[in-house]
Parts: sequence; structure tokens; C-alpha cells
Amino acid sequence: MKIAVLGGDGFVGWPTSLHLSNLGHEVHIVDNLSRRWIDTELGVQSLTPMDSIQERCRIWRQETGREIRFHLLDLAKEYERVKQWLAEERPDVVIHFAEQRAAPYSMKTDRHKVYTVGNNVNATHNLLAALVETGIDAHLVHLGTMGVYGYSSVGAPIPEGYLDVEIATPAGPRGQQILYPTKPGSIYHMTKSLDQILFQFYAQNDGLRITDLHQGIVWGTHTDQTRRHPQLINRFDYDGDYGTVLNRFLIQAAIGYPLTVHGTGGQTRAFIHVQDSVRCIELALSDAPEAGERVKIFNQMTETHRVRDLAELVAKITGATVAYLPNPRKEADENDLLVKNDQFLALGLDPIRLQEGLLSEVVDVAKKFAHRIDRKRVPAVSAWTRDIARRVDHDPEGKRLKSVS
Ligand code: NAD
Ligand code: USQ
Repeated sequence: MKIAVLGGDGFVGWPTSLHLSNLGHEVHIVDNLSRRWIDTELGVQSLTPMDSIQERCRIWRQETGREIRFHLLDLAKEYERVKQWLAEERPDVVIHFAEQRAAPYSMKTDRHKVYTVGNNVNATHNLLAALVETGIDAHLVHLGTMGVYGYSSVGAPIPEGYLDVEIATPAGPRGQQILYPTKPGSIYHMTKSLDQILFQFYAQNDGLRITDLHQGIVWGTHTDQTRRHPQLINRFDYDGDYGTVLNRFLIQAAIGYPLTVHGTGGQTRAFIHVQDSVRCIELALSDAPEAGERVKIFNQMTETHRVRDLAELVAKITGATVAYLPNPRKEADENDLLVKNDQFLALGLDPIRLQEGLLSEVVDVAKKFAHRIDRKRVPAVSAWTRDIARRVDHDPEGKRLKSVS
């Protein structure tokens, strides 16, 4: 199939592009490279040395004989070019990763809120409008987030997108399935909730065929394809804005930095290894909805963990110390999380579980590139409110902090 990977230069988009190219698909990466500019804005770099996207594609071709083409395009700002690109390339599948994905970055300042909403909502809507206008019947696969549900499961597992409800009517109770009520915990997560409504409308009004993957926190770094050559290495974010919790604990352990648990660490979240993430996308492609069908929603996660349990596990394996810090976020101190992921299991996913070998692999990568880590960029300083900002003013190494933006 001809597959457009929007956001294919990113942490999940790059290994997905390699995985799909390796399976024999014709892969086109579309990206505006905004993530690389944000690194520059924040004064930080990927732990792993990433080459330019053009060089990455060249190495892939050299290693495999397969071509991945790169197109520099801003989905949010260049509507006419997006439409023209789709009309010319006519992909069978469009995989949409191209959004600003860090919750802390989205909460940094009002400017970052405005940027995140403008970028994410316009990117998604431009794509939908252009698909309708060009009449391309591509299967659109979007990377959404578990965070649209909020994280409290009221004791019942979170279903895959839709909730059975009973509505009292004068004629008696009526059953209905509705989108699971959304409860985003950051501006970023809110944009993913808005995406859901856009998808619902375009599937119903224009018969677009859409799959929304509600993904948990992705951890790990290598996949089978990124391992093939040092220059195919994946991006790895460790900083306080873009680094996600488990990957952060692993690099912190590698450089002898205390593990930065926010609050009590009682937050429970869903996780998936990056190798499973790319496999799930492959599986979702094999199960596309028909025109006129409602949006197909999968929960793309394999297990749930409490933050403090992860910290304790990493500390046990590596000998790291754990620091319990004032939480820069407005979120529940403690929550349970039960999640259904039956659809991927039914399609043949054999989940990779958190295991010492894979955790140690990340620690080894971090040790290899430890010289690239700026310790000042490790603490999370983006606070959810002004009140919270006042208490987030120190890091576990005792130095005073200030935000870089
Ligand atoms: P990333 O930031 O590494 O990659 C996103 C890519 O999209 C970047 O290369 C960026 O330059 C590009 N992009 C952003 N806005 C664009 C625009 N307007 N036009 C063109 N390109 C644009 O993020 P990631 O970690 O690879 O995540 C990919 C997707 O998966 C995101 O939508 C994210 O919300 C979702 N997701 C990620 C995780 C995770 O833990 N990383 C978990 C759940 C869901
Ligand atoms: N946390 C710590 N210490 C840290 C970093 C984070 O205790 O050093 C805590 C946070 O306070 C939070 C939890 O760990 O309670 C998860 O934080 P995170 O940064 O790992 O994940 P999150 O902000 O939710 O965002 C990430 C991705 C996002 C994706 C989301 C999936 O950046 O793109 O949508 O995971 S989910 O969490 O399931 O909504």
C-alpha cells in the first residue's frame, strides 16, 4: 500500500515508517520538522544523535534498497499545499502523528497553549477537509491518547472509545453508545479530545474511514528496524517537557540523577513499548472501518503501572535513589486504571511486558550517550497553574530552577 506517515520524523513516526517500509509498503513521510525547532527553542537535544530526516532516509535505502520519501509540509498552516499533495500522491493510508505531543510543553505559557491548540486542531482539521475535497478514500489512522478518558476508572475498565449508557425517556429507558466522556488533564490532551469530535463528524457526514488509537505512554527506544544501523537510531527525549516518565527514570538512573517522582507517585498510567506501538499500527491497518461506519477506536496500551512502583523497580535494578518532588501538574495524587485492549489482542498482538532486559537496554543507551545529557534540562519546570509554579522551584540536586522559555 501507499502510506503517508504524517509526523514521520518523530519518536513513534520514524520507527513506524521503517516498520511499514520493511513490510514492503511505499512510505512517504510528511513533516514540518517543528519538533526539531522545539528542541532548539528549549535548548535541549535528543539523548540519541539523530541525523537529518533526509540522511536517515538515505541510510535506510542503502541498508535495505527500499525508498522512503520525505516531504516538508506544515499540515496546520499550509492547507492548499496539503490538499495538492494529497491530490498528487493519493495515498491508500494516512497515519497522523503530526501534533505537538507534550503535556508540559502545552502548559508552559499562554503562547505554548495557543501554539498547541492552533497546531494540533488545524493539522487534524486541514487533513480531514482535504481528504473530503480531494475525494481520496484513504484509511486515516490517528494517534490519540489514553489521556482523553482521564485516568480514574471508577472501578470499571475503560472500554475502547464508546460507553454503553441508558437514557431515561418518557417511553422508558433507552440504550445508547456514546463517546466515552472526555476528561483531559492538559491543553495537549484537550486537543486530542477535540480531535475525537472532528473525527466523529467527518465519519458521519462524509463517510471518512477513520481509526483513532488511544495510546498509552510509549517507552523504550529501539525497534528491530532502528537497530539495523547506528544512523537509523530513534529520537529519545529526556528533558522535563518532552521526556516521558519511564524513559526519564531510566536515563536518570544511568547518570546518577535522583528519580524524579511527582507528588506521591500514586498516579497510574497505561504503557506500551515502542516496538509494540509500531506493531499495533500495522494491525490497525489490517482492520480498517468501512465508509459510513463510526470511528473505530482501539486502546493502544499493554499494561498499567503506578509511577512510584516504576521508580522503585528502576531503583532496584540500578541502585538509583528516588526523590519525591512537588508535583508541577494538576492531577490526582492517586488513581486506579483498568483498561480494555481486547481488539489488539484479538488481532494477534503478543504484548511486550516491562522486563529487566528491555529496561536495562535503555539504561545502556543512556550510558553510551550520557555526554549529551544536560542535567539542567532534567527537572520538570512547566507548572499547570501560577499557584503550582510557586512550589516548583527546586530540583533534586538542590539548585534553583527557572524555566528556559
Ligand atoms: P514527536 O513530537 O516525536 O513527533 C511528532 C512529529 O510531528 C514531529 O516530527 C513534528 O515535527 C511533526 N509535526 C508536528 N506538527 C506538525 C505539523 N503541523 N505539520 C507537520 N508535521 C508536524 O511525537 P511522538 O512521541 O512520535 O508522538 C506521535 C503521536 O503519537 C502524537 O500525536 C502523540 O500525541 C501520540 N502519542 C505519543 C505518545 C508518546 O508517549 N510518545 C503516547 C501516546 C500518543
Ligand atoms: N511524572 C513523574 N515524574 C517525571 C515525569 C512524569 O512523576 O519525571 C508523572 C507525571 O506527573 C504523570 C505521569 O508521570 O502523572 C505521566 O507523565 P508523562 O510525561 O510520562 O506522560 P503524559 O504527560 O501523560 O504524556 C505522554 C506523552 C503524550 C501521550 C500520553 C499518553 O507525552 O503524548 O498522549 O503520554 S497518556 O499518559 O496515556 O495520556
